[in-house]
Amino acid sequence: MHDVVISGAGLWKPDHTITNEELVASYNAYAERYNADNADAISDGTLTEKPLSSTEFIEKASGIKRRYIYVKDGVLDIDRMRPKIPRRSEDELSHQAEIALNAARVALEAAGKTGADIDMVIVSCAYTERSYPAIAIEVQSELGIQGSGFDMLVACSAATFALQRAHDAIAAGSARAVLVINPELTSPQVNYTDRDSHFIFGDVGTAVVLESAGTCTSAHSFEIIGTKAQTVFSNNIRSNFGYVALAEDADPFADDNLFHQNGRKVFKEVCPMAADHLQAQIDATGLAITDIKRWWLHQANLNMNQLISRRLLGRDPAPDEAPIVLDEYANTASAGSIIAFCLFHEDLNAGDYGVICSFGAGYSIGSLVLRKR
Ligand code: CO8
Repeated sequence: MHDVVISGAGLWKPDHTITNEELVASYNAYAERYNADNADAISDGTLTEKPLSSTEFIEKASGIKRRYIYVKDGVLDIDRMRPKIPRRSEDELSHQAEIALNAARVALEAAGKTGADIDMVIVSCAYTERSYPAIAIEVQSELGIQGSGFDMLVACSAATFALQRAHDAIAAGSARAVLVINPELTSPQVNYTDRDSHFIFGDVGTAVVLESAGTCTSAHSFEIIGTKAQTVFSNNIRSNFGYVALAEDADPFADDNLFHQNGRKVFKEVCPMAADHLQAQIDATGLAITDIKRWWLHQANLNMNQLISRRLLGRDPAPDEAPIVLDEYANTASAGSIIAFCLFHEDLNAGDYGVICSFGAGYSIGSLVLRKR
C-alpha cells in the first residue's frame, strides 16, 4: 500500500457574477408579471400566485450574497429566466471540459506536475453536459495524459467520493497520480422562476492532484489518513432530468426535471447525519475533535455549517476553523468544500489536521481526514 497525498488544488471562477439584488429584481419582475397575466386563474384557484423573493431572506436563510455564473446572458431576462449557453460543435472543446481544464491547470501547477505524471482523470460533479464520450476523456486528451479517464456523478458529494476513488487507486498501486476535477456548471439546472431555490447555486471549477507520497515535491501537501463515503436514499433533493424523457413522451424541461428540494427537511435530516458521520470518521482515525485545526465543510447553507460545527465542537467555530465561502460563491454543488480547501490550506503547519466533508443529495456524505506534511 502506498501513502497517498493531496499535492495540489486549483480553483477557477467564471468572469460573471449575479448579486442577490439583481436576482431578486429579475425574479420579482417575473412573478409580478405572471400574477398580473394570470389574475383570473389565481383568483378562481386554478393557479397559485407566485410569492415575491427578498434579498434579506436569502442572506439570512443561506448566507449567500452573490454567485459566479458561466453565462449571465439570459438568466435575468424575464422572458427567458435561464442562461443562454451557445451550443458548441462536436469539433470544439465542450463547456465543461473548458471549465475542468481551467481548474486542472492550476492544480497541476500547484503540485508541480504535468500531464505526463498523471495516470487517471476523474471528472466528478452533479451533472455532465452529455452522456458520452466522458468529459474526463476529453480533458485527458487535452492534457496529454496516458491511462484512463471517467466521469462520475454523486451530486454534492461528487468531489469527496472521487477523492476517495483516487486515493484507493494510488494506495493500491493502479495509478501513480490522479487528477480529480469538479466542473460544476449548475446554472442550467436552476429554476430561476422558483422563489425557494432561485438563489441557491453558482458555477465554478475545482481540481485536486493526488499522488503517492514518494513522488510528491509540492510545498503544500497533505497526507490522507482517512476516507469515508456514505449514502442513504432520500427524495428530498431531486432532479428528474434524464435520457428517458424522450421515450416517456415527457417534457424534458418541466419543473420537476430541474433541481428541486424540500429544503427544510434536508436541513433537519442532513445536519445530524453529517455531524455523526464526522464524529465516527474522526474516532476511526484515533483522533479527537479538538485535534482538528480546520474543517473544509460543504457549502450549501451557512446555518447548516454553524449547526454541524456546534454539534461537533460544542461551541461556535472561529472563522478560520470552518471557513465559509458561500457569501461569494453560493452553493457550488460538490465544489464547495474544495473551494474552501483551495483558499484556506497554505497557512496550516506540518502536523496540523483538517477534514474535507461534503453532504447533500442522495443523501450522500463524504469525508477525508488530512495531515499537513
Ligand atoms: N424570499 C423570501 N421568502 C422566501 C424565499 C425567498 N427567496 N424562499 C422561501 N421563502 C419563504 C418560505 O416560503 C417560507 O415561508 P412560510 O414560512 O410562509 O412557509 C419562509 O420563507 C421560510 O422558508 P424555509 O423554512 O424553507 O426557509 P429556511 O430557513 O429553511 O431556508 C433553505 C431555506 C435556504 C433552502 C434552507 O432550508 C436550506 O438551505 N436547506 C438545506 C438545503 C440543502 O442543503 N440542500 C442541498 C442542496 S444542494 C445538493 O445537494 C446538490 C444538488 C445537485 C446540484 C444542483 C445544481 C442545480
